[in-house]
Amino acid sequence: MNNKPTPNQPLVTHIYTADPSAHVFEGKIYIYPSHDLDHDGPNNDNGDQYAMEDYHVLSIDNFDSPVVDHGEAMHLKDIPWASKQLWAPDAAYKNETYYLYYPARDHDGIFRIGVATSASPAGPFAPEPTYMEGSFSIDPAVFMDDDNQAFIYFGGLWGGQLEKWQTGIFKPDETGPEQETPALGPRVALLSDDMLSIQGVPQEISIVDENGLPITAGDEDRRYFEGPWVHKHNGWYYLSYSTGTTHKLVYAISQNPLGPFTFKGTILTPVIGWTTHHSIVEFEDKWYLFYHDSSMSDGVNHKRCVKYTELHFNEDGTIKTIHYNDL
Ligand code: FUB
Repeated sequence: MNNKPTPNQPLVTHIYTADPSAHVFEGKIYIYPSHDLDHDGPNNDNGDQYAMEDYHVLSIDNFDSPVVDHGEAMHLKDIPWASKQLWAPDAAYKNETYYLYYPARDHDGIFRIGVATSASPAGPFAPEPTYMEGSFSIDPAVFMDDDNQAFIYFGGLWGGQLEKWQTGIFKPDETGPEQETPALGPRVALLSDDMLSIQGVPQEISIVDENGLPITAGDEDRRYFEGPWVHKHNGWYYLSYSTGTTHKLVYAISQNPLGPFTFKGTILTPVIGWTTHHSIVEFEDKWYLFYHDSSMSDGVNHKRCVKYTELHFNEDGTIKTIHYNDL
């Protein structure tokens, strides 16, 4: 049993956690993080340091009750198609079933996205035997629209391999795109009614500036890097994500879940540690940002901790920037 959550303090300290996807299920907040491992393995731009092997689900009844770690919800050894690196997951509920979406490298070293099911939001989750056909790259985030139609957003550069899929086929040596050309966008696809497969070919999302021009690959303060999340507020779809090399959480908005999304601004300024990854959830009429940093390890990139803070909207629907150094 852990302490009750405190804003901007680690939710749990007995394990390293990252990439928190928070949802309200059964009246509580469930958090689906990655489970960082303490190891001395290689550390590089390929993300080898993120050598995670299982997932733990966390929950809080409310912000006055202790954080519960429900224990191991799924392990790499139980996933026939996966070889390593259980990275940022997400969860969804439909058909009286909870679904866990997660990326991992397959036996050829290519990142794919798998799905697992459970009768409980806390798991344990039983993985489907194969990855979702047509899936690739990392960081799945599932958004359930008001009409119960589920969209899956995904994709991440560098270790996440998104740039290697520019032609629709995995090309291991592909880099780019050029600095002055449109940045790569996250991908989006509809999920089937049974939530187990992707419908059609995932589309690339366009993120544009205030003049409708695509954000370019060289615009590292605004271009998409990884960690997509979509929430809806006053009829607008908000796509938020990490800018990677500039370490910000930023957002863009649209009236269509498929985009194009217009860039609006920064949600969270850089945290301690290289990666920044988040989710946004409404609970009892307030909005919360769940995020991570590496403060629990004095900045070791693969020893992160999940935190939360309240998120505020301005009257015009823009999000008030959270300044990490002021937290
Ligand atoms: O946790 C492994 C990777 O680091 C995630 O998939 C990325 O979003 C970054 O947080």
